Amino acid sequence: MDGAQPFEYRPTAPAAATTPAAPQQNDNDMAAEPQAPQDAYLMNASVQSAPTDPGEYSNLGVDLASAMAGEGIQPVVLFGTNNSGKTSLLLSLFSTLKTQSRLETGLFLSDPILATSSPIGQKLHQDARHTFQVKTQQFMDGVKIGKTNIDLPFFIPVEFRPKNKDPVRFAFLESNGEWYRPTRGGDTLFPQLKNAIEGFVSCFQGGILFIYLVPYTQSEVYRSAGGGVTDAREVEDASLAISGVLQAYNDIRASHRHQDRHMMLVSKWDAHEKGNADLADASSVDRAELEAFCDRRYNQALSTFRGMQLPAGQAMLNAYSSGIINENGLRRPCHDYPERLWTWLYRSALANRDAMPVSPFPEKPQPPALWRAITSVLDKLSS
Ligand SMILES: Nc1nc2c(ncn2[C@@H]2O[C@H](COP(=O)(O)OP(=O)(O)O)[C@@H](O)[C@H]2O)c(=O)[nH]1
Ligand SMILES: [Mg+2]
Repeated sequence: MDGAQPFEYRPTAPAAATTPAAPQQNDNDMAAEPQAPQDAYLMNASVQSAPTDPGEYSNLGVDLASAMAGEGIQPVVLFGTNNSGKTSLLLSLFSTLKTQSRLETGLFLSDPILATSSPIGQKLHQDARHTFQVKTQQFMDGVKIGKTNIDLPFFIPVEFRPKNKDPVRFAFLESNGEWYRPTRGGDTLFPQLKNAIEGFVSCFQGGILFIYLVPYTQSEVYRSAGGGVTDAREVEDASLAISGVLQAYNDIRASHRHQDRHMMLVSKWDAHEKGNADLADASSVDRAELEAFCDRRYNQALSTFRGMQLPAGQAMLNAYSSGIINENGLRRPCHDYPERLWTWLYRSALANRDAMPVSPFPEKPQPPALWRAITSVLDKLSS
């Protein structure tokens, strides 16, 4: 999709990461039209509605990286092909904190990352606000979430405020899955990372939290899309895509790698646990089964992941469910998976600040055994 880009992003030297590159230096670079760096996003007055030429945003990733590092924002970068569950995962994270008062944690949309005096800053924040407010509400209301179709990746900045503990500002990347899809039959198998994403990952001066989504299945979606695409082929592409972004990470991430943390998540795990009363409980995930599943269906992604030889605390494999979702939308939320993922995000963010990595939430009360037995029987009957 993104193959024929009109220019190649050239990362600025690390020291210049806080200052966008002077474009005049590269005479042959199509992006290097003379312009003041601050005005790089103001070139096209129609940018608010539909930015089309990525060449105009050559410094976007670098600017986002510098703004976030300056504000002490913890970035969370999600990777996965389309339909891997990226958007649903974000919405489940947000909706869990918006509805579960027992977690005693506030979640608020933060200030825009880039100044909204520029059209691009305004557009990115509008997109962020729309996902945080409108889409999250739709998700909670059980409305089927539509396909993400955006021109530019954007971060959703939020402030996470647990009771009596340090607040943390996170920013979650939202992107189009097509940008990561392998391109068979071309010169290279993997598409280049989108310029803004590559610029961000290569320049951010601090630890980044990466989440790689490998979906349990894509069949429901592809059946409705038609075209005879089999689930097996889609899963293979999803696996290749993750292998590709891991290799890109390996090539472009120069500094702060020791602070990065990587989580590979098998999304839509509820498809595996159909009819199981303990579904909402992430601790019921059978690790041996999860690993066997990945070995079987995501061996390329998993081989590359393991091949990075990251220390144990920096690389994790887990299952995730954003909720019991069918073709009509959310039927039942699963708050336990989001709760665990928030805990990992919060602890990792604290570790990145050299603070003691504590859990953000109060201890979870255990449901009585009798109640679990009753739900188990009801679930079996209804499935
Ligand atoms: N059953 C189930 N379906 C999911 C889950 N997460 C996403 N989906 C569905 O999978 C499809 C793609 O999800 P989406 O979040 O849009 O994926 P994205 O393209 O990676 O952003 C949608 O139909 C979702 O409803 C999940 O945890 N469980
Ligand atoms: Mg999406």
